[in-house]
Amino acid sequence: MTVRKNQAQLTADEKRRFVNALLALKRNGQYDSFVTTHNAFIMSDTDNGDRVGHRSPSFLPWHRRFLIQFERALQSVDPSVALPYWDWTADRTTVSSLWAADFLGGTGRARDGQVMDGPFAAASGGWTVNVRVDGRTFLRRALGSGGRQLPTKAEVESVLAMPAYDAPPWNSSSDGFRNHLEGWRGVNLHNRVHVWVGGQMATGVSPNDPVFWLHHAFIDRLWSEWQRRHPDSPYLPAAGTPHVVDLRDTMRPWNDVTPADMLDHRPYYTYDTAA
Ligand SMILES: [Cu+2]
Repeated sequence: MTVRKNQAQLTADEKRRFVNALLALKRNGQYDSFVTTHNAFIMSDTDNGDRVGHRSPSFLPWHRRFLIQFERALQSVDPSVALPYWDWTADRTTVSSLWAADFLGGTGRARDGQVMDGPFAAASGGWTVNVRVDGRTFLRRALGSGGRQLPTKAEVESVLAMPAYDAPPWNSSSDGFRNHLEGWRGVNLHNRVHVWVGGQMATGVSPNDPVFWLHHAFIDRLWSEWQRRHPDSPYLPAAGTPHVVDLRDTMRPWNDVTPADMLDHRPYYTYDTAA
């Protein structure tokens, strides 16, 4: 059974196994295919056209399915591995153990943003950025340099309190839980964390930084927490919406999974503590 844990609670052995599984997927090419898929959706999801992975109601079920597929790939390397989550309301500084050299490594150097320590530093030789939007092949970060702090617990609470899952026009201008969690409107949770990390995490090829998975695992957990608080609030829209994935429409690129299939995470994984 897959149990997703808070990254801050991982043992040294769990960190080592997670890192080694990431490096193995990088070596065999599977890792970069996930980066390619994410970037293709970032580029094609538009507010007034077809939208599946982002700026739309299916942002949450799409990323849930994407993370499950990635987690299964990790488990094909090491069956003991599960995706950890990063609660950035709690671990909110650049000196968090998340950024230590035995886990994800730290921020980038001033000159070019290059991450210089940890298993994903360019000098380690195992983490070349191949799927990229410019010529730079090294992992980059600029933790916290954008000026804005990571979201607070109170800001998360204000979004979890929203009773409607989503609302017309089902895009980046929508009211409701999904768009406030995604961050195009209001206090800005998910998008702001991408910007706070900086480097590749602030681009369409954001999965080049392994923290992508820990960030999205926490976003995913917030969705389950929202469901617990609003048991009578359904996924929306229900049916018949142009350009948007309704409850029982299949999602690209898999075409065999619907938002309805993704509403309950428990067949796939559970959490270390109650959501
Ligand atoms: Cu994201």
